[in-house]
Amino acid sequence: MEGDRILLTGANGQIGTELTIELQKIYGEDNVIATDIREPSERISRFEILDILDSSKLDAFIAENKISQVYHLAALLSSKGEENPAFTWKLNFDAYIKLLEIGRDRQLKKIFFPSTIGIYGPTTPKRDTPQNSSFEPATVYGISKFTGELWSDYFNKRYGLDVRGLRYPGVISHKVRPAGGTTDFAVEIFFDAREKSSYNCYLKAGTRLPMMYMPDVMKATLELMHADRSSISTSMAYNIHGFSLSPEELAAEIKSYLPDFEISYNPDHRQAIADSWTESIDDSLARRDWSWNAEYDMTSMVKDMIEQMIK
Ligand code: AKB
Repeated sequence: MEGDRILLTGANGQIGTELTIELQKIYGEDNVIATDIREPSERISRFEILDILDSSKLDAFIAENKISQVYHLAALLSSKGEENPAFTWKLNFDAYIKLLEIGRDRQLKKIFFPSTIGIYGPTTPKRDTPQNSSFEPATVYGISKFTGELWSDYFNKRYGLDVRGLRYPGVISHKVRPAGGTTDFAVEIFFDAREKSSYNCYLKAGTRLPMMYMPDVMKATLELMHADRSSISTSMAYNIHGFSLSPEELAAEIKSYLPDFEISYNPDHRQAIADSWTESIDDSLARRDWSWNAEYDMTSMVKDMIEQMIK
C-alpha cells in the first residue's frame, strides 16, 4: 500500500461518505482524495470538486495527483435514473468507459466499480440468485451497470487492467440518507421512526429485497480490493448478500424497540422496479474467492441502527 494515492468519485453519497473515512484510516488522510460535483455537508480533509463527465479534467486530475487507485462511486440510482435515461447512461456508462481508458493509459493499479442487484430482472431466479444468471434489467441503471461490468471484464482481459466490482444490495446506514434508489425505504424508515414514530412506505408489504448493513459494505469493499489478484476469478462484479427483508418485517423489528411506531403503505412507481428484482443472492463465489462472510443479519442491524440513531 506504500505510495498508493486514492481517488473517490461521487464521494458525497451514502457509501462514499463512509468509504472515504475507512480509506483514510488505511492510506492516510493526505493520500485519499474525495471528489464530487458539490461540496460535502461535513468537512473531509481532502476534498475537491470534480465532474466525471469532463473526461479531460478527470485525466489531468489523475495525472497531477499521481492517483494509483480509483473508487468510482458516482452514479444515478434506479429510481432517479428513470427520470432522464439518456443522461443516466451518459453518467453511469459513458463516463465509466472514459475512466477505463484513462486507467489503461495511465496504468492505474486498481479500479473499483460498484454494480448492483439492479442488473437482475424479471427473468432472473428470485431466490438465491446465482452469480451467472439471466440479466434483463428493467431500469437504465441496471442496464448501465451490467454493461459496465462487461466492459470491466473486457478491459481486464484485453489490457490487463485490474478492475474489481461488487453487486451491492440495498445499503442500510445512519450517516447519510440515500437518494434516488428503490431500496431507500430501509433507511428512511429509521429516520421517520425517530422523527415521527411512523413511516409511509412507497413499496407494498411483502416486497422482500436483499440488503446489507454499512459495516459489512465497508468490509466487503475493502476485502475485495485488498485480496490478492490471483484469488479474483471475475472482473465483472461479485454477488454479495447480507440478509433479505420486507417493509413489514423491518417495521416489526423496529417496533420491538419503539412500541408506538406504525407503518402504512402507499406504493408508487418504485414498486415495479422492486418487483423486477430478486429476493436473495447466492454469494458463494465471493465466499470461495476472498472468504467473504457478512457479519450482520436483520436483527443485529436493527439493534445497532437504533442504538446509533435513536437511543
Ligand atoms: C437502488 O435502490 O437503486 C440501489 C441499489 C440496490 O443498487 N440502492
